[in-house]
Amino acid sequence: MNFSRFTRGISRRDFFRFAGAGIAASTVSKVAMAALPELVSADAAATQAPLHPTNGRPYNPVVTLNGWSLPWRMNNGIKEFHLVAEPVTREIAPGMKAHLWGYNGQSPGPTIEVVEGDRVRMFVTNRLPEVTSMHWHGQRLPNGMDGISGLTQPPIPPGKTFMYEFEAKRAGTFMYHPHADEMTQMAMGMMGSWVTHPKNPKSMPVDRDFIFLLNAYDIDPGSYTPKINTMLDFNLWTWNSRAFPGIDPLVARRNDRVRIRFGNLTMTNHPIHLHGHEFQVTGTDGGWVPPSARWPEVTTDVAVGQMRAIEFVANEPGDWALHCHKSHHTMNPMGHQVPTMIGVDQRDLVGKINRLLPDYMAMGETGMASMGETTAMMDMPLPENTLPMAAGTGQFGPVDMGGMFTTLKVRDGLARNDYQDPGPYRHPAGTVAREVSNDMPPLTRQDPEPSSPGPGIEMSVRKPTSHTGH
Ligand SMILES: [Cu+2]
Repeated sequence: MNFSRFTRGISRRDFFRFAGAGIAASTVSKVAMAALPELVSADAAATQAPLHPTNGRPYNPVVTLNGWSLPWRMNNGIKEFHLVAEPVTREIAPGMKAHLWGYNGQSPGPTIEVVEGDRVRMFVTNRLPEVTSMHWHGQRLPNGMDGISGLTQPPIPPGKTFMYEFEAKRAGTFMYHPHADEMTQMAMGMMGSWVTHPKNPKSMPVDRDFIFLLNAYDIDPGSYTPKINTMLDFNLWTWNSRAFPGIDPLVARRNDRVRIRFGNLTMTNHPIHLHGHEFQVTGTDGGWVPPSARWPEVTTDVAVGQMRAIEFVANEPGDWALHCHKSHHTMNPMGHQVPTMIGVDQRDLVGKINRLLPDYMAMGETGMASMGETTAMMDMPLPENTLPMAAGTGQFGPVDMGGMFTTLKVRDGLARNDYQDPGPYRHPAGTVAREVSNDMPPLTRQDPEPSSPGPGIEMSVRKPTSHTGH
């Protein structure tokens, strides 16, 4: 990934220099779009530099994880943005692409950043094969701008552009998504983040302000399009439509005050857990939490439709895990349907299967940790276009993680606007857990079960292979 441009801001003019890096002015005819702000789209999945404002009220921009912020046009004091709903291709992680629906070349769409009190005009063009609409989740606005197809507006037909206009009344973290054929359109990735910055840029200042959406897909190995009727049993748990190891690290300079904002547009809750630091929830979907009402935590649960902003001082150097604490949400598709084989001796079985399938290997007899290792290190063949259950690798070996997992990298001596991955943490001597000699009897055979059941006393039961509701 290329972070070289991270050390400076982007002006609107600079923005178009991104052409070679995946962000470019669209080829849409300017005549056809004469009244609309220029269409800017992106197809690179790497985290883009924060978009510093060049007009309007000042603010400290956010960094969208594996995403970007949309430039606007100032028109007689009104900020005009142009979102285009369209089919997109999103790399979920290296090795897997998904055919999604999104906005301006990406799923999620670009982050919208405005300032409390701004008058905002949103143009939404529909390039999908069906109607859509846009709901501005969490905002105070006239009822007719709320974007509920059928209830507050007619749906936006394919090929048409609708205009929404309202004042961004409340500072905080918001989302946008359709309210027309929601089940399909959200399962296909139509969503984005919205930040309304406080009018006073010195209010609640932080040094680094990250944002991402929690989302999920059900894409069968070997296919590219999400199954839209899935209710609970998703197999790709993503942040901004990226799964580990495709999620960039959040990089912080030691002693920076860091804010991380996330909104949940999946069908289940996610307890988001940060290692090595306590944080406070400083913002919710309803706005900022008064300081007297905050308490320290290391995990905060985010229900469906909620947003959270957490803050902490990043004063512990290291590579700290940041992840959803539901263990099935830190794994990728290959592995969800693997039966539990702990304690099952497969030696006879392997011999028989090898006569039919010479490459067959026994898996999971001692747990699943070996599977990530096997796929990562032996280059085990996978079906086309899917991700191994756990593909991430750290400086000490396989990380055994996928899905909603990344790292907070805290380092001394970074530049103020340096978000570049600093590489693996260099641990001070003597501070890494290590093997010590012991006087335990040697492990003679791998027997992961505490004792073999005596005849007639206990049955060894294998878990069923299917599961729902995680
Ligand atoms: Cu989760």
